[in-house]
Amino acid sequence: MQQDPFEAPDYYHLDALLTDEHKLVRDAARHWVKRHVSPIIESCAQNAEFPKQLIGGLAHIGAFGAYIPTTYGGAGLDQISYGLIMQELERGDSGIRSTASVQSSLVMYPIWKYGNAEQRQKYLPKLASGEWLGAFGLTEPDHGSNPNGMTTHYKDMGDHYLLNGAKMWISNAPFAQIAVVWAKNEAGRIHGLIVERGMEGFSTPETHHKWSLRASATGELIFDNVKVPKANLLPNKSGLGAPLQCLDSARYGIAWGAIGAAMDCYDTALRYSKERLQFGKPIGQFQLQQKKLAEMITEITKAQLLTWRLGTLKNENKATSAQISMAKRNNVAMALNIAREARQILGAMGISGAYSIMRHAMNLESVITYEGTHDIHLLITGLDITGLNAFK
Ligand code: TGC
Ligand code: FAD
Repeated sequence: MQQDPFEAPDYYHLDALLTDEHKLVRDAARHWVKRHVSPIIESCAQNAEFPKQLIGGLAHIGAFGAYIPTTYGGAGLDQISYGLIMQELERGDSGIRSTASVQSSLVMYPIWKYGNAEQRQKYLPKLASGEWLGAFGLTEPDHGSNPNGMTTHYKDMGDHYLLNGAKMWISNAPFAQIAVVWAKNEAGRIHGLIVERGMEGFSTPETHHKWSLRASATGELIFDNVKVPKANLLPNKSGLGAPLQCLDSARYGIAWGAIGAAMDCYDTALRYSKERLQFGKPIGQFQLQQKKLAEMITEITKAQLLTWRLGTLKNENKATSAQISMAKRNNVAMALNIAREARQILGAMGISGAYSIMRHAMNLESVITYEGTHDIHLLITGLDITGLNAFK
């Protein structure tokens, strides 16, 4: 796609709820996506290439560590600004938002929250500037929804830890300079370790032949007797709650991001419905197509309100994990439904790379699976409202 005519829908005048800073940050990200992502992203997805040339720009608009303090190179923004950046990035492509989610919430966040002063100083500025990219290793071949069952483990060898195991389906893995890896110690307690590219026994083979998130690189993390310096253990939190707390932050960003993908599909379908003539009139004049479009804007508006409220709760440190799960689940399903409906409005053109809709639809199949599947988030809500745990 060479030109990007996107116009963001704001049916309930939600801009009035945003501060000038929110709008400035959002508009900068929107402009950057139009200028740098839209012209190249379809070709990157078709060719299964991660656009490394965008890394510097992502850092520049504050997408790496939006809410991390400026002392560590972060942008020092609030949670709504972070969400708006994720919305704009995913409006361009879920894979670009993924790179920013992993870098900010799954790599910088644990180093900031669970790391010591030396670790923060060593890693955060390089991650914020995009000089280094990171990966987050929780999922294993045999443990996806149930990470507590992980078998990746390390032994205390006196002057270092010896790490063995494997992680699978890891975003950014093929080129990340560091990975925050979750592994069990000899007592079976989960800890986070920072593993660096170049450590002997550490390899990151790429996962090929994906039909989804093709502009994002996915791979494995393999640890074959990797000697990890003791200084690389994150000291300030352990147990499954540590990676899950990182996921809360990333899932929150996805709740916003999914709105971006939905807005792009809606805007494309609305424009097309007014231009495409059949039976002598614009297809947007037929009731069936109006029903689709009217339902889309209704669902987008509901998701925008839900997410804005969640952002205000998060700014006040009052958002619960279950509230975040509800928003992630609702908004991703909403976006996927809209992508499917929008694709139909475009008829055959809907499957063409000349439009972004099919790419969004395919991407969202990953988004509805990663960071906790649609089913897992429903069970988290179920547990929260009944007090009865489906996982035990
Ligand atoms: P459970 O016994 O419930 O909890 C264990 C401990 O964790 C605490 N906890 C949380 N803490 C912070 N945030 C949360 N959301 C938390 N949920 C639970 C909990 O209080 C407990 O603490 P403590 O002190 O009592 O030990 O754990 P469980 O084994 O029953 O599992 C619960 C379940 C199924 C909800 C959880 O395992 C889960 O969320 N599974 C889904 C796995 C997942 O989301 N994986 C994502 C991998 S990363 C990824 O996909 C990145 S994609 C990146 C991109 O490209 O954008
Ligand atoms: P499974 O856990 O095997 O689930 C299969 C099905 O069973 C699902 O429908 C699920 O909902 C259902 N199910 C499972 N348990 C239950 C239950 N108790 N009750 C009802 N239904 C259940 N992981 C990382 O650690 N880091 C990353 O950077 C990362 N990036 C990813 C990028 C991509 C493109 C993808 C596709 C995945 C990525 N993941 C990453 C992995 C992702 O988090 C997992 O795929 C996800 O958590 C689900 O795990 P699974 O695929 O093993 O599915």
